[in-house]
Amino acid sequence: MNSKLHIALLCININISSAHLRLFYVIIFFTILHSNSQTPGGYDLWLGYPKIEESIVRSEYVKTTNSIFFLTNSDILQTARNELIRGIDAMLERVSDVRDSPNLLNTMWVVKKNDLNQEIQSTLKADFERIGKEGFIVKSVFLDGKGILLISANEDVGILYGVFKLLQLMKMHKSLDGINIVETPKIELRMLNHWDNLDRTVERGYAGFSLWNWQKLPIYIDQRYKDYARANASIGINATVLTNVNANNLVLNSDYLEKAAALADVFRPYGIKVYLTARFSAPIEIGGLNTADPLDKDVIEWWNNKVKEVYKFIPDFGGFLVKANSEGQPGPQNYGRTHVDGANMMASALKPFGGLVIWRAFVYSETDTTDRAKQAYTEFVPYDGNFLDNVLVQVKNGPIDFQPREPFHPMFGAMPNTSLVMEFQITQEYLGFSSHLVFLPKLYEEVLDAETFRKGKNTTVTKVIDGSLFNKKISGMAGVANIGTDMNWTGHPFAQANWYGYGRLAWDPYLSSEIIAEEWLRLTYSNNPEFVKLVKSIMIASREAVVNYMTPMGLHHLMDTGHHYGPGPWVSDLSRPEWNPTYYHNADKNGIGFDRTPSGSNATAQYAPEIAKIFNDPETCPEEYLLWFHHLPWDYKLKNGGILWDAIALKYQKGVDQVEEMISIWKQAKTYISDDQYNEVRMLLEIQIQEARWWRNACLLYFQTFSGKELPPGVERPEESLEHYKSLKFPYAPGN
Ligand code: GCW
Repeated sequence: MNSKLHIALLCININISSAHLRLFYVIIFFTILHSNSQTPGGYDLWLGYPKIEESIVRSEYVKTTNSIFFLTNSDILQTARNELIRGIDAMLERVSDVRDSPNLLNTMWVVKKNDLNQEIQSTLKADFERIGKEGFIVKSVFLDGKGILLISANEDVGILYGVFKLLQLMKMHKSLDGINIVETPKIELRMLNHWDNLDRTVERGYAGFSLWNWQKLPIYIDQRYKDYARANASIGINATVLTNVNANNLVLNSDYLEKAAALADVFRPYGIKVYLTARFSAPIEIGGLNTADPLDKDVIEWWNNKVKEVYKFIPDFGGFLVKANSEGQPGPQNYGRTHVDGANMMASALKPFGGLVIWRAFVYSETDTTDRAKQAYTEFVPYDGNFLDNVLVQVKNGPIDFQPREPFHPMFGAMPNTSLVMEFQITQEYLGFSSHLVFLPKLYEEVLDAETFRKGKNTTVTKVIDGSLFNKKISGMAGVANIGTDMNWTGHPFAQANWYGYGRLAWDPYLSSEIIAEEWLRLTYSNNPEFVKLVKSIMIASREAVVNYMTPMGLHHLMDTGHHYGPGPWVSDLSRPEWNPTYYHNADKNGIGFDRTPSGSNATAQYAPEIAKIFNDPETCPEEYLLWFHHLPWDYKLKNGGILWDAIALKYQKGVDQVEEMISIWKQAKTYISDDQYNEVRMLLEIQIQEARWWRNACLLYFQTFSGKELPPGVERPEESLEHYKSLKFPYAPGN
C-alpha cells in the first residue's frame, strides 16, 4: 500500500483526540515523504515514483505531459501506457489525459513509426533506421507548427523502452526541453539465467527461494511475476532462462511446460521471452530411449518432437540453455560425440521455430590434469565455424569461475566464426553472498573493456560480444540472477544495483560503471547531489575492496569448500585437484602463485601474442593479475620497491580499511535517507567488516606458515589462531 495512503487511513481509523498524537503522525508523514522509496523494504527497486516537489521541474513536466495521444493496439503497448500513466500520475500527483486519438491540444505523442504520418516519418527517417527492432526515439519535434514530445519506435517493445526512458529521466529531474534521444540496444539477447530448481531452492541463491511457484502454476499468477517482468523491461532485459543449468528434465514434461507457458504469458507483454535449460540425457530419462547419442535417429526424432511440443505451449519460446559434460552433467561426450554434435542436433530441432541453442563453454574435465584455466579454450576453439548459426556459445567472463577478479576469458576474440555470449554472475557466489556490498558493474566493465588484441589494437571484449568485431548476427549477454523471494528481491539492497547495472550493460556495454551507479542511486534513493556523491564513492570502491580482502594480486579460488563461504586457502583434500584452493595458490616456502607462463602451464599462449607477452613477464604483468600468471618468491621485489609478502599483507589490510571507510561514508549519508534504509545497510556493512577481517586474518596466518615472515607495519594482528579459523564449519551456508 502507498505509505501516504496508509497513514491517512490510520488517522481515520483512530480517533485522535490528543494534539500530541496528531503531531506524531505529522512527523511520521514527513519522514516517509523524505525518502524516495514508496513501499517499505525496497520492493519497488528502482521503480518507485515519488512525487516531484521541485516546482520548476514539475511545471515543465506538467506542461509536457498535459495531453497525450497514445495509440494503443497491442499488449506491449498497453503495458507501456499503463506504466506511463502510473509514473506521471504518481510523480505529478494528477490524473493525466491520455487518449487513443490525436487532438490539437496534444503536448505529447506516443506512436509507432507506421502510425505516424508520412511527413514525420520521412523527417525522422535516419533515426528510425538507426533504432532497429528494439530501439526508440524520445524527441522534441514540431507538429503543425507546435512543439510536442514524441516517443516513437519501429516496434511495440521500443515504445515500452522509450516510456521507461522518459520516466527515468523525469525521476532524475532531467529537463525535457529540446530533448533528442535516439537509442538502440547494442546487444540483441539480454538474458537472465536463473539457477532455480523445481523445488524452489536456488543454486548460489542468497535472496530466498525461487520466484517461480511451480506448485501453484499455471493457475495462480503471483503479482511478483509481473513486477519481475516490469523491472526487467525497465532496463531492457528481453530473455529469461527459468531453470538451473544443472538441469532437471521434468521441466520438459507437458505439466511443467504448461506452467512455463503461464509465465511466458505474463512476460510477453513486457517484451521478455522464456528459455529453458535442457538436460542432455532427457531422451533416456523422460523419453524412455536407451541412449541420448546426438547422432542416433530416435534421439534426433525425440528432440524434434519435444521441441514441437514446447512451441505448442510457448509459441515464442526462446530456446535451450545447455550445460553439457561439465561438473557431472550429461552430454554428447558420453557417447563419444562432440559439443558440436550435441549443440547442432538441438539447434536443428529448434531452427524451424526460430529458437536458439545456448551452449555453455564452462567445461573442465575430471580426468584432464592440465591447468583448468586452459580447458574450455582447448576444447572449444578448434570447433570455431562448426556450429550452426542458431547456436551461441556462452562463455564465463574469466577462465576459472566468477572470481572477485580474473583476467578476461581467452576465448573472447579467439572464435571469430562463432557467436559468443558473455556470462556474468550477478549472484555473489564468490563475493560475500548477499551480505557484502559489492558493486559488480565495476567488474563487468573491467572485463568488457579488456583489450583482446585479436584484430590489432582497440579490439575489446565488448566488440567481440556485441558482434561488431567479427560481424556476428546474434549477440548476447547472460547474467546469473541474484533474485529471489526476499522482500527486496536481492537480499542486499545494493545487490539491486547489480541487477540494474547488469541490465544497463547488456543494453549498452560501453556505459561506464560510474554513470550506472549514479543513475541507480538517483532512481532508488535520492537525487540529492551530496548523497549521490557520497554513496557513489562507496559503490565504486567496493569491488576493489572485496578483491583486496579476499584474493588480492591475482590470487583466486581461496574460498571454503562447497558453499564458497569464507576463506579456506588450506583446503587440499578434495577428490578433484582443481577443487582445492591449494591447486590455485601453490604456496610453499619458495613462494606463491600459479605459473601460467611458458615455464608453467602456458595458459598465456591462449591470448593474442601481444597480450601474452605482457602477462608472461612479471615486470609487465599488471599487479592485479600477478599471482594468476606467476609463481613468485615471497621476497620478489615489486615496482614500488616492497616485497611480495608485504604487498599481499598490505592489500588484505587495505581491503579491511576500505570497508571501514565505506561504513564511515554511509554514516555521513544517513541524513538523506530514512532510518530504515540507513539501518538496513549499516547492519549489512557490520557483517561485511567482520568477514573482511576474518578473510584477512585467516589468509595471512595461513600464508605466513610458508613465508615465515612477520606482518609488515600497518597490518593489524589477527585476533585468533590459524587453528581457530580452520575449525570453522558452516553446514547450512546458503545457496549450496
Ligand atoms: O561456479 C560454479 C558453481 C556451480 C555452478 C557452476 C556452473 C550451476 O559453483 O554451482 O553450477 O559454476 O556455472 O555451471
